Amino acid sequence: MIDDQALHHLVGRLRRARVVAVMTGAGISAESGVPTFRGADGLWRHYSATDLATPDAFARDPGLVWQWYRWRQGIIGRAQPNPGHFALARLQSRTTGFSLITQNVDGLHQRAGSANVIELHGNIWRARCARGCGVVQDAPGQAPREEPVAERDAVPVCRCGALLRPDVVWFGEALDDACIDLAVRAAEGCDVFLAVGTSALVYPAAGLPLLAVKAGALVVEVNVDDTPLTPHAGIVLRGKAAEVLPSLESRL
Ligand code: BV8
Ligand code: ZN
Repeated sequence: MIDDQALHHLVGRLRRARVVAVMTGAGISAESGVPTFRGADGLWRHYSATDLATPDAFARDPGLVWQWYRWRQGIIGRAQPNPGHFALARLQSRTTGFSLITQNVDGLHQRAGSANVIELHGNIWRARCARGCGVVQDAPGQAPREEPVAERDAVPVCRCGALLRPDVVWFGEALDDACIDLAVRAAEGCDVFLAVGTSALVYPAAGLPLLAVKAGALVVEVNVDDTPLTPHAGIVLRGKAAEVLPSLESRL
């Protein structure tokens, strides 16, 4: 049951807030049927994300890594944004200073109508040249394309001859500077920071709500479970994102 008194307090703070920042994780897409990373459904063929979402795994077996991303594309392609995604899109449309930061690569925020989404870890529907010649394009596996992407044993090839890789940030890889700068500025400049559906274990993303705490913002955790962020949160809304966010937004 959502803590009504906490929700009431948060509504008051959101009404007075000049700048609001929201950071989401896999938990907001769970009710759209997209497996989370740590949930029981997070494994693919006994591989965990940290096994496959690494440059080494791609160097070792690019075909296997692409199979995993295509499996995820299949699930995400069939998924629909849920009431949690839509509530954030509505919150954005009614809040001047609003930043939406996501760790998710599924693009469901954009499909729910959110704009200027800060995709910290990239997007599964894009591919880029593994050699870094600068090519970034729609990932194969999307809707039928004009010109088919050349492939070498089911691994798409860049026009420079190198392999294409998913345009996501793998473990051990740096995030895009412009992206992390935008996110840090949003965390340090907000009055209210909502952390939704994240286990707060993967850095530097997990450091953002802590930056907001240090900057004096009210940090709110929306999660079905405790996380390392819970002790630092001013308000904890223990519940499903697709239930908590619509009831919050509808009271504003
Ligand atoms: C880097 C894209 C350096 C790919 C991803 C400091 C301390 C310790 C370790 C590190 C550190 N700094 C860096 C590291 C290493 C590492 C890291 O953090 N490791 C962790 C495992 C300890 N970080 C990195 O490697 C980063 N890079 O540091 O580079 C560098 C610097 C300069 C130069 C060179 C190198 C890169 C990290 C990004 C990796 N890429 N994704 C892909 O998706 O394929 S991370 C991926 O996993 C996701 O994007 C996300 O970030 C993370 C999963 O976390 P969540 O999204 O939170 O999901 P999770 O399943 O864990 O939890 C779901 C939560 O939702 C749970 O709490 C659950 O209770 C809740 N929930 C479930 N259902 C619901 C719900 N809540 C509400 N409603 C529901 N219905
Ligand atoms: Zn190339």
